[in-house]
Amino acid sequence: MAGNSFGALFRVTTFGESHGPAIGCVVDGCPPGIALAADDFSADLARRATGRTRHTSARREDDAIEILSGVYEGVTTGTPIALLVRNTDARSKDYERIATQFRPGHADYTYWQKYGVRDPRGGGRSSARETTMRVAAAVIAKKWLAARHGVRVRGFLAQIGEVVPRGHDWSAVDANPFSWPDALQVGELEAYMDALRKSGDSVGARVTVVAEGVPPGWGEPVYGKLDAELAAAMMSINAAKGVQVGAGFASIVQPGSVHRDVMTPEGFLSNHAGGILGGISTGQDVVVSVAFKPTSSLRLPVQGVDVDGNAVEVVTTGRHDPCVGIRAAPICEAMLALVLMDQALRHRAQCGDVGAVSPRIPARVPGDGHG
Ligand code: EPS
Repeated sequence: MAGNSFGALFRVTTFGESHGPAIGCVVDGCPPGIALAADDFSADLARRATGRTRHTSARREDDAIEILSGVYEGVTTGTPIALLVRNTDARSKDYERIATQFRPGHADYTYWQKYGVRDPRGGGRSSARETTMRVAAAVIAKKWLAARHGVRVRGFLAQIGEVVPRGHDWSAVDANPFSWPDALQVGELEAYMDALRKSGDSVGARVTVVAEGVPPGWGEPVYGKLDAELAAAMMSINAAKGVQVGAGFASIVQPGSVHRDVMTPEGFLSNHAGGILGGISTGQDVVVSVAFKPTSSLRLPVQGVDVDGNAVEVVTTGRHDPCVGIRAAPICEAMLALVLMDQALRHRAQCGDVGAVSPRIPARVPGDGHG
């Protein structure tokens, strides 16, 4: 099955199914000399994992990383890094009833049409379980980006259904089960999600990720533009249905005199470009938002079709996420970090001799409060 590798120089290949013995990845092209231990993966993997709060799927996986290769005496050696996570809490009988049916809104039908065969247990390869290994691979990228370039990648939930944050405080994001940036709304979200779960329905969400400290110059016009690769990377996440960079779709109604980010020697005055112009980073924050559809595995009955073409009533039981966006901030961060890491290495390969070019406009005017 092609399509499981990502990146040109920092190349990540993931493998495994949701109910197979294990999932894993191979990271090839990683620079040598990065300190790396199994513990480094725990925090980001826990942020993404199911079973940690009542608002996500109840499947409880340890998501313990085994480093199989590419690390010697605690540092990366430049050889392929193989990472493995064993599946320990799959409950395949939940899928017996729908094994021969297509869940409307799910990848069941398209996998069947493409391959003529599928692993129905937990959605097989189409499961969000696969994103575990993206997050794991990106832990390495985040470490290198931070150490080598001072880049910081973080993200938050920017909308659930109709609910949007009223305030923004980064310190609130890791302190609640929703990665929500306004602590005062957490009670409201708890009630919203409890009512949704009771109703048996699901809801969509928006995640915003930000990379601070990206130097100007990353991105390869014209087919390897930074924003083009970010869009592809984000759209490869399960349930992603839209991506915007900076002002994104709001650019449609912005006059050019508003959209253009004014440049002064002291710094840019706004960041509608989302830190990218001409497919190349400007040195401002790279800002990307991703729209996630409401998940399709519902216990509410729906009209569907089985593999023999018969009309059937489809009911999905088991342990499912009523809002997959709740767990998606670390996944979007991962894809942002993986794209940046790959582009950084590619920039170094082609333009490493160019060095710093004057003038270098600061990301923002100090103390102006924006960004
Ligand atoms: C998923 C369905 C559920 C989730 C799973 C994603 O699978 P299961 O029925 O096997 O519990 O739990 O998420 C994970 C296991 C994970 O680690 O993200 C789906 O259909 O995508």
